[in-house]
Amino acid sequence: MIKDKLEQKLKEIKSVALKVIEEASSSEELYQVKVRFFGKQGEFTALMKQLGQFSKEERPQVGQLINQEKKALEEVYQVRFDLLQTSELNAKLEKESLDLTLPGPKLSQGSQHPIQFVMNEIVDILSRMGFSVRSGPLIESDWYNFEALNIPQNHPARDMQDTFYVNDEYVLRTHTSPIQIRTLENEEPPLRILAPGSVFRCDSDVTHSPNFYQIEGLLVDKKVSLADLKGTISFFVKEFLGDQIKTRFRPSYFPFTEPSAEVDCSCPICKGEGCRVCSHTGWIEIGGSGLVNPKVFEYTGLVKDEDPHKWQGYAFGFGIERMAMIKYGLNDIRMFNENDLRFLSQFNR
Ligand code: FA5
Repeated sequence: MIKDKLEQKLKEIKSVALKVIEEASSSEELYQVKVRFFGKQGEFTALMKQLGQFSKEERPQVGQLINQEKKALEEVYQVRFDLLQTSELNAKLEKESLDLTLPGPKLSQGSQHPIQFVMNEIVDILSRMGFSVRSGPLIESDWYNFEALNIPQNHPARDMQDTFYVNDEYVLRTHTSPIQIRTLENEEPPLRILAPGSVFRCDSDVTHSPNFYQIEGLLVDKKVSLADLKGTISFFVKEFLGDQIKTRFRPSYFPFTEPSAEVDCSCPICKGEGCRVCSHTGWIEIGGSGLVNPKVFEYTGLVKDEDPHKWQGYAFGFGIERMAMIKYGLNDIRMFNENDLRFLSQFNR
């Protein structure tokens, strides 16, 4: 008896739905039919909720009947919906015309990344001083990154650079100094080379990045002195940062140079007063430098059968991000890697 009533109700729903679907004059109007009959609060859901009134045996059969009717109606709905939408689109296209002479949307112009820009400027200055560019791999063997630079296994200097190891033999290069070795192995002095490139260290804070850029310089000739090194670096810093930035050389230690000095520039942010960027010292370290340790010449075979003092040289390695921070008065190295267009577009040139 209840089943008869349900079948009657299904029939009524079907005939009303078919009529409304047929009479809908736009896809928008038709969509209301979907809500009314097939939606969560729709007529079919209401019928399904009555399944509980049927016996356990009848329930699957009745449920199937409701679903069949619903599916059949949904198909009719979809056919009519597609038809209405197509004719609406055609009508719209007929009415509208396209003005091909209208200007297109304005494209924003890309620019060089500030690090690339600064790198090019540094290379440009040093090239004018007779240095020419060399390169080397990002994954280096232990030999090039450490051993040949007079940093043997277990040497405490290995702790100065937090290394990313690829395996027992290879590392992500921690500095550009391996290119000194590659050059000395393959080229005859006198030489003056530059090696700009990406380097990696397990290190991160406002002035340290795990992937940063360095530029290496190496000069090998006869009669090279510390005065030559100081003169070159002082001239370079003035060209790059301007006369107002002061440079100082601080005695330091690198296994591949002897003597060694760290190069500091006066902090442009606090003007030497002390701030968090310069760790309240008034100075920012931009790189290391020194006279090439004769051991490096030995490792690379340069002085094998000759007077060990025939060749002398100086080398330096600067951090590009640090130099960019000083030049533009930036207080956080992480800005270079955040890809924030508001920051990057300020360097548009
Ligand atoms: C070196 O890497 C030596 N190879 C430099 C050198 C070359 C000395 C030739 C002598 C002769 P150091 O670890 O100090 O040295 O790094 C050089 C510069 O790289 C630092 O002064 C700093 O400007 C920059 N630097 C170092 N670590 C980071 C880092 N995690 N993020 C950004 N810049 C860094």
